[in-house]
Amino acid sequence: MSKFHVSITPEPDSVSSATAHQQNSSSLPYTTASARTVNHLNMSSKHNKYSVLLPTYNERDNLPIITWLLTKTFQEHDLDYEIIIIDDNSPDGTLEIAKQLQKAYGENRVVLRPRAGKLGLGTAYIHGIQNATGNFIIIMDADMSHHPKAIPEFIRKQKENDYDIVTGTRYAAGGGVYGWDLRRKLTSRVANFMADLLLNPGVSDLTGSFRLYKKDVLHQIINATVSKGYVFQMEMMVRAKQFNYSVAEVPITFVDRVYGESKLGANEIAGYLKGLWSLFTSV
Ligand SMILES: Nc1nc2c(ncn2[C@@H]2O[C@H](COP(=O)(O)OP(=O)(O)OP(=O)(O)O)[C@@H](O)[C@H]2O)c(=O)[nH]1
Ligand SMILES: [Mg+2]
Repeated sequence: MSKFHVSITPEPDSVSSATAHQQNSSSLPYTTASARTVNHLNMSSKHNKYSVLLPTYNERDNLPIITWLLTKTFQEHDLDYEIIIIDDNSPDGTLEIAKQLQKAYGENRVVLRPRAGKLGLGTAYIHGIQNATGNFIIIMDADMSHHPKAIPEFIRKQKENDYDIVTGTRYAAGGGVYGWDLRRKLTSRVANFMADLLLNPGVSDLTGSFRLYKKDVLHQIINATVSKGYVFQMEMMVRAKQFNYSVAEVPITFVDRVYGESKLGANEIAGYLKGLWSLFTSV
């Protein structure tokens, strides 16, 4: 029997904006959920270390907030962690900000792995893993679309059944998307629907990029992944199925980037469709 299956747990704390709060009135307040999770995670997380890979390109305004929130979350839950910032020589000077953050938080907590130019997300993750000292890797965006408060729930879920991967999902009960216009929402839905139809990897949010992996699992999957661009996250789930890894899902609330401009254009959409087709014909 295939080891690959998906399990979903509601995120206890899915409030990430005032709008989200209104629509999730049954969610627990942040402090209550945190306090509850602290004890649980304390008992069994002592020997684990979580390496967060934060790829950045023009994120100077978002980086201090995300770093602060990550630090707060890991400290509150007494978890061992490091934040690896992979900046691709951002013209807005993100690296300078990252250096200041490293001074403030310490070299063991904020690790800088810059590259000379914009080489894309796929290779940024590979570069990040090569330098990671944790046994678990968390991949997330640095633009505040992914809120660190979901991480304790990812970890709790992972422990439930020793899952190889836990993926955040916007498209299951308890998850959601806020701040996107209709075009962006439709693009994402259609991209997921088509991938599910053609490849059926059994995951509800294929294009999302907020995930927790066992390090060796991520290593194997990423080495097998050939896509670049937006199709990359989706191919990772297709490869996970191919290798029979177990995947669990946690609903997340995704909000549009706080600062900076969106880069999704016609080229990215065309690239996604091309990538999806070549996966369909090759996997
Ligand atoms: N190092 C590196 N980081 C990148 C690159 N492209 C994007 N990023 C970062 O990867 C994360 C996700 O990219 P985004 O541009 O937010 O992609 P998106 O969420 O699909 O689109 P928008 O938020 O609408 O722009 C962000 O933290 C970016 O700063 C890249 O080529 N190199
Ligand atoms: Mg983004």
